Amino acid sequence: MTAPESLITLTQHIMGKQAQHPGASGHFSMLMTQIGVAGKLIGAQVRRAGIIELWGQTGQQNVQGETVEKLDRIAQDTMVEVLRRSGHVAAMASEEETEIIEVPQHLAGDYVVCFDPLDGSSNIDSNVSIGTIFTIFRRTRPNEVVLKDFLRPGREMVGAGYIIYGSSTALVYSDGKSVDCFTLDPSCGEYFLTRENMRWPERVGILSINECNEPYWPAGVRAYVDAVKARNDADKRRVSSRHIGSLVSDFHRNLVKGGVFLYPMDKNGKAKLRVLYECNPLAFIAEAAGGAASDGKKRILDLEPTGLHERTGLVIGPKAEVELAVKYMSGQKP
Ligand code: AFP
Repeated sequence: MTAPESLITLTQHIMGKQAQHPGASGHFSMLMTQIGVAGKLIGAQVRRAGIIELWGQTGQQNVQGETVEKLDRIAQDTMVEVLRRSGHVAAMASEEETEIIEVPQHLAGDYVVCFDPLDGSSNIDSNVSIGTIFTIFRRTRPNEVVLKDFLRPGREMVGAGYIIYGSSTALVYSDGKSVDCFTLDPSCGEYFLTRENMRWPERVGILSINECNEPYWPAGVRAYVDAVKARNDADKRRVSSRHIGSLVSDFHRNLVKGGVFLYPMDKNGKAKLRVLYECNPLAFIAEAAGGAASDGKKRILDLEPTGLHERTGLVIGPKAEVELAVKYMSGQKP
């Protein structure tokens, strides 16, 4: 296949951005390229999920004679192996591991990466879109990895993104300045730029929230949800409800089409979504696209997590809409 001149690959795009920073080492670019490779490998397994599930149930082995592991384990191992061998990562934190995963000194690079290898994995069995979410920080010390490399405000990130395994495989990443989306062409195994400099649509046409959680919502969330619904009247339907239950898919749809997502903290202070590898990366992307993200009180990127798996509430969407939701949640009359 010959690529038309207008098609820009992920690698070309990353190299182009690197050229805008004359002092750049190129390590970030190489790391991003490797994350793209991990996404291809995971995506290939996701496409075979039904078969893997069958093998899993019967306890059979695959054609290579290996025991088939659950897909989220495969995604975890793929991320760890690809990042470990990239030469640009000093340590990782994953949803699947309690502790930090350190890279041996001779392979260690400048960055630490937090990731959810397969977000929305409870949806695998029903063929719903799922994804890999990641966050990149520069390590704080040259020769050792410390917990502080991970437990720091999200505003210190240097990059974040996700790979969504949906009707197509798409990689979205941000360096904090722009948000760009690449779609994997399975026929040649290359990512091509399909949405450049994405901006969060200001008009909210979609409300994403798990309404069955209403009994646990803190004061203000019901009032906000009612206010959004009240935008529909006899003349016109302006908003619609969509909730997939796979954060990366809900986020991507809202970013493309215009919507707000809420998973508020319970009234007793319990939350579901994780700061380091769910809320932080998506907040970083949202802000770079002109949107905003809050825990209901504070900006997500200002949170200072005290544990790798800390959870928080999340309101994410266009800036004005997030501000409005936060006003309702804090009991103010907008
Ligand atoms: P799983 O990875 O266990 O499927 O959890 C997905 C998730 O963390 C996030 O992707 C969803 O937005 C959220 O949970 C859905 O949670 P509820 O089922 O409680 O609405």
